Amino acid sequence: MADGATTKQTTLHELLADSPTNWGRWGPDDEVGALNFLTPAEVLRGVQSVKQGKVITIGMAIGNKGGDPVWPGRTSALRTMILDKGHYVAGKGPAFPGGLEYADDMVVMFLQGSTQYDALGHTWYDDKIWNGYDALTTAGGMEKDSVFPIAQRGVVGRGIFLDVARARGKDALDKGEEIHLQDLLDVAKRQGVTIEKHDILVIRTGFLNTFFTQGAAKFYEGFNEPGLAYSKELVQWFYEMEIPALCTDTIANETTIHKETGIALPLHCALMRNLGVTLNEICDLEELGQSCADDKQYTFLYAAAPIKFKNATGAPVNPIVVK
Ligand code: UVW
Repeated sequence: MADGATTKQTTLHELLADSPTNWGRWGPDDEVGALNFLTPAEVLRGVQSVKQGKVITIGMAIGNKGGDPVWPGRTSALRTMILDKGHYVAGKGPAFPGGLEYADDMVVMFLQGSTQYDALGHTWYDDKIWNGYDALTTAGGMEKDSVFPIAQRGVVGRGIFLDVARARGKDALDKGEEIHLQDLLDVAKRQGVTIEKHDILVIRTGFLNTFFTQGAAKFYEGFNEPGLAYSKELVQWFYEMEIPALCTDTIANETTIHKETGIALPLHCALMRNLGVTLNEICDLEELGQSCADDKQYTFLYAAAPIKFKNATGAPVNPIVVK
């Protein structure tokens, strides 16, 4: 990591100077990026990987005792009962013909405070978001590249599961532990599958589970998530493989701090801002991991659509895997 006192901090501008980009590839008005690769033929390729009719959802439960794992600075969802039987007992419940009573609740939560899709305009550098829109279009609400176009379109295609934690013989990767391109290829080989062009990558680190097994204090201590580590070759591979979406069981889908440069979340910029790769974060991959270990089926139909929030930086989603 760069030493701020003596070494000039590398910038995203410098790191990604000659990084590939898909800006303009789908026209000047595009706001869904690499999801354009998910054509009807790709949906059918996903359908062809359905062999058992087994359904697994990979959204994380919201409202866990002890809180939910969220990016530092965010808070867990706060759900409040607005109406319940207590109101009726106290004579304060609304009366309806025939004696109907009901319960109601509301939630205050970060739109990225659970399993979610990032809007393509969620992170940027050099004042430009995906497809070259001005970052000022984010002011007061995402005028461009919000999560809404992703929600409207949906994300459906062939998913491929890469269980890196299991391949390394661990319940969970350690803080800052890196996953490189060769690791992905090796894990696929070990599992007997081949990553194909336009596959939706679902990568298991086991890390989020440590929030529950070790507790929040330990989870946030020296916070540096494990995950994919930026490299030129990894980004070039995503570009050439035309990967539409990346899903992981971490909060931010990559190592929090890139070891060589000290830069925070460079893949958010190299993949999402520059290539238009959509990011599905905070997935619960424990059941899927066990299922794949048992039946050895690592490819499936992946289907997800975040909630249709207009102008939002992200939105909750409960993706469905059909094997
Ligand atoms: C940040 O918001 C910084 O990251 P994430 O993509 O995890 O929401």
